[in-house]
Amino acid sequence: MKTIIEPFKIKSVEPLRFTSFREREAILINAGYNLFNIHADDVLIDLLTDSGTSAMSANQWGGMIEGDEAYAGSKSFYRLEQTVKDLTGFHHIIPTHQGRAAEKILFSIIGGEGKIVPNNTHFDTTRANVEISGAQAVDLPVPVSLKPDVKEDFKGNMNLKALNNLLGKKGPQRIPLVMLTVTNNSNAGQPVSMQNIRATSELCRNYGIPFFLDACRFAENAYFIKIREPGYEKTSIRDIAREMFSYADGCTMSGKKDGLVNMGGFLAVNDDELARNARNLLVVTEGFPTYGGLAGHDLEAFARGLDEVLEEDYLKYRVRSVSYLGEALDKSGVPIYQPPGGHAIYLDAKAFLPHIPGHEYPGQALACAIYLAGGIRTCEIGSVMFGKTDPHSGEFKAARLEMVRLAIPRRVYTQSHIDYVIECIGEVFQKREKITGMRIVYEPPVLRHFTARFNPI
Ligand code: P70
Repeated sequence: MKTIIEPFKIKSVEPLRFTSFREREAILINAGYNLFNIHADDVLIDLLTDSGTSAMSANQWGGMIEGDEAYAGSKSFYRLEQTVKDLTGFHHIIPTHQGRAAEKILFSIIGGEGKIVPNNTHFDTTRANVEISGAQAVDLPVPVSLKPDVKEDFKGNMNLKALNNLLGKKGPQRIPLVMLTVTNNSNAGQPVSMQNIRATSELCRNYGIPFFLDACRFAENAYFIKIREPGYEKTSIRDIAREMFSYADGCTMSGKKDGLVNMGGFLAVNDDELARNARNLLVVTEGFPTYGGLAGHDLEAFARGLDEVLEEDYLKYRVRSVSYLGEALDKSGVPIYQPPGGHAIYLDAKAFLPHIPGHEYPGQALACAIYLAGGIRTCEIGSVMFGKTDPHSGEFKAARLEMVRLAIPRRVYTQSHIDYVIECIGEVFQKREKITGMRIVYEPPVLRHFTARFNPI
């Protein structure tokens, strides 16, 4: 059969609430045109994020009941630890409540003034945690990643030439670690090839610099390697993932993505001293080393999720259903970042709204227009998230790309929900000339996209 179906059936449902156009107008005004400020109840289809929004399986829910809530030495921790060790091969597994807590601990130890951290592209919290330590976060994506309409297999790759230059110039004194984000979330969820992971690792080894993965979406990345990279067609996803991790000295992980859980994360490292320092920080901010910031039932569900996410039927459905959305939008003429990523479709807001300049935040304007049209919540990944306005000179620095992300929660929406999204965005596209830009009326000092407020121009 050619039809790829959801490889699950639905046991428990959650009703959706419909709102009218008028209601949504008022909701947007109240929210300061920031979709993070909208009550989830007022959202029909929520594509804000794929993080922590997965539907858990009956097996995971069963595990929640079995979760061991012991303060120290929980059975569920050892189960998670063993699962992660089997998957990654790393020696020390340090549980945290989510990915950014692992980042905070890591960069508090190895970051600091004068240090530089290269990454294929930092995502928002990773960049913030590097910068808050006093270090500089440097993005080194491959040049083709800046061309939304060029279809290539591994647009998430690290720019090896640029990395080699930087490592040669600054060396291990200034560069405490190199990171590679798989898949590359800021670059439209594009995967990184095994060849690129291997080559990045080799470069780091030559310079004596540790190499880490930001592994949030490791399983989706592994699936892309399987279907796109010659030589991996017959390798199991688990073995591909193991090979990916084998090139690294450690990783940070948000379990809220490919861990298939609503809360959880970890820091995994090989270095004994780094692990000791991390655990010392962990007890102050997160909790005892056998639970981090998590309940026993979270640890149990996480361990089970990490096994389920490697199932090939699941990943085939996952990647295919995301590209189904991308292909349909493309057919309606809607400009999307090509090719579709693993967890989301990214609309190219610059091409969608060519009449709105970068400093009027075309991505934010588009995200609001989509909510207004159909109650669909998306997320701007452009100059609101990654641009900067100098507080003194007022000078505006745009992000490299202006995008709106339609992130697909795992195992949550069916094909007809996605058909509704396709229809709604098609309609917004027809009326795109009427959309106006946005002005920021309030912004906090870091991670401004979460709480900024806007007014339409
Ligand atoms: C997302 C969320 C989280 C993330 C990530 C990568 C590559 C680390 C983290 C932190 C964040 C988000 C963004 C916009 C709207 C809602 C949520 N990404 N590295 O959706 O992990 O969230 O567990 O602290 O993508 O992409 P955590």
